Amino acid sequence: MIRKVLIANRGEIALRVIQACRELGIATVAVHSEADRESLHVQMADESVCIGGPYANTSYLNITAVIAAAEITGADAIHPGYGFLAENAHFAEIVEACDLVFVGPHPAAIRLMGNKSAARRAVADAGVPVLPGSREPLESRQEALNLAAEIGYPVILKASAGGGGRGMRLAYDERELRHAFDTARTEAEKAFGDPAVYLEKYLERPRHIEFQILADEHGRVVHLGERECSIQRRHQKLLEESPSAILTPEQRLLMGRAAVAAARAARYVSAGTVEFLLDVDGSYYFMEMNTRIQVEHPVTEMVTGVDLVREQLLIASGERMSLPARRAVRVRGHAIEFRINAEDPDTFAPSPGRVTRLILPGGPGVRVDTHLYAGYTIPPYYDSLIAKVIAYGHTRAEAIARGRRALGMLRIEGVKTSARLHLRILDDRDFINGDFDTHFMDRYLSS
Ligand code: MV4
Repeated sequence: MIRKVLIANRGEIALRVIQACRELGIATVAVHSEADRESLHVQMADESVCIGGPYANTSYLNITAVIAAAEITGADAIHPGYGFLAENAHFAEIVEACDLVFVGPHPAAIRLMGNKSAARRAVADAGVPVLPGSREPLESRQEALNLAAEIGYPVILKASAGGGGRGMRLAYDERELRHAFDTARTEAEKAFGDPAVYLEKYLERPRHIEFQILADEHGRVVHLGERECSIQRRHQKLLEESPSAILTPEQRLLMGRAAVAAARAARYVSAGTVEFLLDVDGSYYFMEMNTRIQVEHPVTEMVTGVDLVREQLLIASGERMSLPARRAVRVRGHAIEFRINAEDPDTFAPSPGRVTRLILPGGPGVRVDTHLYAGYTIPPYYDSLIAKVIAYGHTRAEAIARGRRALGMLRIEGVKTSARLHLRILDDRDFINGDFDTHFMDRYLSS
């Protein structure tokens, strides 16, 4: 059993892990940068260690410093949260080599899913639908042109080492593909140190729907329903909901099965997410798998009643997941998460600084995950996510009403936030009708 966990992260997710540890009677170690001395995760953990300077590459990304902090404090496990080292297979290997437990999947699963082209091939071989495209990274421009002629335009080139929208190039015809092939490879080499790219048929108006997975060391793999994540801007999600307003029960059954098959193909253990694109005709295709706990995990927790971080800790201890055996996880009601960023709502420019006044909403069906307190200074060095407001209702309409009420009573003063943008989305007719795709915000922001 795990007795002491070091949390290799900061902000709201570090606090979230501390909460789960405390309920399980597990001691916690916070690590922090010089800019995070006054952070809530440092105050709430049982112990804390300063591991470096303000910039993440000297602290939260500093593997040597994180491991040293675990050794010094006698931690027996490391929870990576999301971002930073969470999907670094090399880090997970070092953690294990130091006889520490990595609270997450095995390094081989992280590595497989981190290679988007290998992941595509592996899940396709397990019978999961993938978009028409290449089985291997493209060897030449001519191979790209031949393949595109076969499957039809438009096509998209994606970096094998990319993901989350980084390193993608569109082509609507042969001329564009000739150009895109060279730029995609050059960019991939520059951004990821690996020029490999693969090709897929491009869907013009898809929805982004992802399935939450839990898998334990005893071979049990379950999904906990989907999250609709189409409301995003420049690959940054703004709000997420569960269930999706448009999935039919048949689609949910098939996509859930496909998600479990994808996880099994990677011998996946721990919490993970299988992302799909859903086309206008109802077809769905595997896109990628995220091998971490995600920002939006609370919407799944609200509709299933499962504490995903607690399950991660139990699974990492080698225990069976604590879900009723032989029964699918039931989804009840509807939840929407609103990401609150410290940024200008019009320009999206970061807005760090001191929080002078803070009032958080509560009441029936409202959860707030945040590391803010009045008087806290948001440092400029990290992600601008400062709070997540999650609204639950028996129906989608009730979740929307509670979201509107909660956001309307939220007060964060001293910095600019994205809270108002959410209130506008909640009043949008297409959003209310569930009629949107991944381009919703483009249309929205230009109006
Ligand atoms: C696509 C696509 C359309 N067709 N692949 C963006 C994130 C990365 N995981 C993959 N992405 C996309 N891949 C094909 N074949 C459209 C996107 C995409 C997108 C996907 C999910 C959420 C928002 C998006 C915004 C633009 C493009």
